[in-house]
Amino acid sequence: MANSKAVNESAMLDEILHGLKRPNKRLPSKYFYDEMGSRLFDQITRLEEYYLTRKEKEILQNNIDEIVDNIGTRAMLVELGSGSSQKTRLLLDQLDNLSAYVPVDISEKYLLKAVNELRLDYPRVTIIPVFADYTNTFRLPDLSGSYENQVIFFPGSTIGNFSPDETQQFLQTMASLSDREAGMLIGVDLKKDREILEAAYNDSKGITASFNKNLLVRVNKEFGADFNTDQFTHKATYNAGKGRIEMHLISDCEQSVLIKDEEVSFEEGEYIHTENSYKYTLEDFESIVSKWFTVKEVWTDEDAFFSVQYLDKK
Ligand code: AVI
Repeated sequence: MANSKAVNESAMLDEILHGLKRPNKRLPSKYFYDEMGSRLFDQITRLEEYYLTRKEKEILQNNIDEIVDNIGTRAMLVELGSGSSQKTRLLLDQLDNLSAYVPVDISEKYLLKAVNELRLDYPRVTIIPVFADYTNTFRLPDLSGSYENQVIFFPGSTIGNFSPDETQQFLQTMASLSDREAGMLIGVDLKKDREILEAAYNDSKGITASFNKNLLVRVNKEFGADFNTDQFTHKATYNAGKGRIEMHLISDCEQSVLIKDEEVSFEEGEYIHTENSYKYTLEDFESIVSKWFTVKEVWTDEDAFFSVQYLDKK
C-alpha cells in the first residue's frame, strides 16, 4: 500500500513538472480534488452563478417519473463519482425494484462514508461500492442473473472535463462494461451566452478562484513547493471556437517557483492552463456519442441551460 502511494505520488510529481515545463504551462484538473478542493467544489455547486447543479437537480425532479421508467425495473444503477449527493437520493427515493446500486469512486474513505450513510437511509437497496478510477477500465460486480438493465449515472456534466479524445475513450469503456442491455443517464451542460458561462466560473464570492488556486496550495503541501498564491490571478474564459470554458492561473509578475529541486519560472502575464469544461449543443453531443450510444431521451430546464440525457447502448 505504502509502495503504491509512493508510485502515485511520484507519478503526480512527474505530471506536474512535465506540465509546468511545457511552453504552454498546464496542470491536470484531476488534482483539484484533495480534501480542501472537494470542499470548495461543494461550495461552488451552491453558488447562484453556478447554475449547473441547480438546473440538473431541477430537471431530475421535474422528470423523475420518465427517468425512472427509462431505468426500468431490476436495474443495476452504477454511479460514477460521489455516491452521497442529493441527486443519487432523488433516484433512490423513486426506484422501488433496483437490483443493486453500485457507486464507483477513487477515494475509498469518501466512498465508504457515503455508502454507510446511504445504507442507513435505504436499507432495502443492495449497495456494492467499487473503488476504482473510472477514467480507466474497471470491473463491475458480477451480478449475472440478478439484473435486467445496467444504467450508468454520470451527473454534473463531468464529461465536459474530458478532452474530445478522452470522451471517445470513456464512452467506449462505458459501452464495453456490459454485454447486455445498458444505458447511461448523463448530465450535459449546454452552450449558451458567454456572460452566463463566464460568470459561472468567475463567481463574485471568489470560491472558484480559491478552488483553482488550491492546485498550487496542494503542490506546496505535497511537494514542498513555494508558490505564492497571492501572485497568481484566477481567470476563466469561454473559448467559443473550441466550445469550452478554460480556467487559468495568471502570474501577476515575473517570478520563479521551486518544486523539489526544479525551478519553474514565469513571465509577468504568463499563465497555467488548469481546466477545460466543454459545453455542447444537443446536436454536438448526439454526434459525439453516436458511435456507441443512441440518444433516447433529452430533458432540459426551461432556459435550456443544461440537459439530462438517457442514452441506449448500440
Ligand atoms: C466537475 N466539473 C463538472 C466542474 C465544471 O463545471 O467543469 C468543475 C468546476 N470547475 C470550476 N467550477 C467547477
